[in-house]
Amino acid sequence: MTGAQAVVAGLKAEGVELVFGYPGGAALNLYDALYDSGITHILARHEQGAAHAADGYARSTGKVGVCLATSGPGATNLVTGIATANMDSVPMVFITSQVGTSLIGKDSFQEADITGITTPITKHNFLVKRPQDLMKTVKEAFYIARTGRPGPVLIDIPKDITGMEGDFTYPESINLRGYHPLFEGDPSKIEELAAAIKKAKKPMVFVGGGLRIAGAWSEFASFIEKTGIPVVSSLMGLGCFPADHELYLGMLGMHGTYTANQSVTQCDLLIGIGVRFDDRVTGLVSKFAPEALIVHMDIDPAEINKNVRTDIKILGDLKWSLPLLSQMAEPGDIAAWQKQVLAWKQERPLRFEENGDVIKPQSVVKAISDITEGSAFLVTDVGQHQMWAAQYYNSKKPRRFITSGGLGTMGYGLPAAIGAQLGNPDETVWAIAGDGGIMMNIQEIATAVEHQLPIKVVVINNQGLGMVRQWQRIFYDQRYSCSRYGTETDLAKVAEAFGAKGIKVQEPGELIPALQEANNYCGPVFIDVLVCDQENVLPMVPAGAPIDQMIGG
Ligand SMILES: Cc1ncc(C[n+]2csc(CCOP(=O)(O)OP(=O)(O)O)c2C)c(N)n1
Repeated sequence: MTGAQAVVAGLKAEGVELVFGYPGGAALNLYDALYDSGITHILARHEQGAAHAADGYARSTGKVGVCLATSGPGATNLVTGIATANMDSVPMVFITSQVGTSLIGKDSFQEADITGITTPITKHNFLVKRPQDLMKTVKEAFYIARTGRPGPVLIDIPKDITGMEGDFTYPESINLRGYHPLFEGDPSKIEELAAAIKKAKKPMVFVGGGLRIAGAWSEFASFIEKTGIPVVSSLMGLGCFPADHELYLGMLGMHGTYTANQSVTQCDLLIGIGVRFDDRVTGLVSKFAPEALIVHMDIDPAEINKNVRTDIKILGDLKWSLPLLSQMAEPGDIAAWQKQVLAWKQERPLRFEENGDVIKPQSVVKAISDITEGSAFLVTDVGQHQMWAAQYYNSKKPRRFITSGGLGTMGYGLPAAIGAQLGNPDETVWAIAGDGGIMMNIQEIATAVEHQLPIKVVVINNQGLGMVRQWQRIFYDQRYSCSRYGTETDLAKVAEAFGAKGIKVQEPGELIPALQEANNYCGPVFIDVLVCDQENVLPMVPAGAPIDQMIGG
């Protein structure tokens, strides 16, 4: 067996059926070993596309996403995809090929120090220098990627190592010095929280991506049913708690709902579950939940006290802590508080002005939400459309709202939708993108066409970089510096040139029929919707302001 075959055998031992990637000289041994391995390889059109596709696959299935690339430019093209996965704690294994060991450090052809480059953006990375370490490294990489707080792990393998012959066996056990994720924490802290819940008059729960990653949403739902505490979500937590539940108050933070932001500002107990208190959520930290006892439940000790002070920390897997909490917690006397937040929810819903002459971007999202009944996989790109998707797509199921939250990576949506569709072949996958971001990985339509993936890509086309324009409109006196393109591209025609179905929507009356046609079409379909270019995402909290000081809404 060669080293490359050993790596592939390791992937199979980990249950990998599908990998994404792009070959090159240093990767040829690996690609040769893949040839008749039984593992499906999806050839993206750009390594960044491969990385995001593997990421979409991982987020939508809960499995580890695997992505391969060659040395030098192949590896550096993965960097944005790795950083995106790292910020959102996505379990992934990246395998890059390196120039031969004797060529390392000599500015050899297509050489890049990818372990050096990715050290700050991986959970861990390896450079394998001996063939006998290959299988052990693959096992460790998968273990690190999927346990504790998940994240991307990179394995860099020089070409000569993949070419060496040897006897390889996949290790049965793992022993990593210094890496011991904490699955079970201290139950007395949960008792402390149960006592605080009993006492609180105005409690709130704030859920994030950690709940999705832990897969603990049914345990969470039982806890809420028992205690009646109202719920707000971060962008990454959307779908973990059904958007149509009475106690759900919407997204928190910069583009959160009035109710969510008011409730958290006024609460006396805030229970953060699988969240990292990102600056887009807290606004001015000193005014964030100023009256509240703050509880943080998370698997990663590094998150505690990182952004906000924590009064009670509950470390451990949410699958461990939430059932225990449900068991111990008793509802407090919160009827008046429930009445208050539900009144806010009633009086101050998210809203926008419909206008019969132009298509409002929010109405595109609402229409998709209605057609799919909030149950489809919805993958977004980054910008205004992403925030409208978060606000107006009533996501009812976990793991189905897929978006680059932490890094905010334009170009993510289309390839991630491809990965989500490949991971969920019987489900419906929609992607919503802006006319800016779609251009960043538009070549991946060819990948979708090659595999006849029935993804439905909707471009909310506001003729420019909408989110940039919004900030320029509000904070820069409408000086629209470099946020408008000087040429117009017929995106539907571009999609058709790649072999997808292209539809252009310009009139309000064309929207619903086009979305329905896309919903029923069983190949890749691309709808370019021309929308009003003046719309702002509201409400909005200016960066650095307290979250109850909102513009609009
Ligand atoms: C790779 C990358 N470059 C730049 C940005 C900064 N940025 C955030 S939103 C945005 C505009 C997005 O425009 P578009 O894709 O058309 O979406 P819209 O805001 O109009 O919905 C930009 C440039 C980013 N998030 N990612």
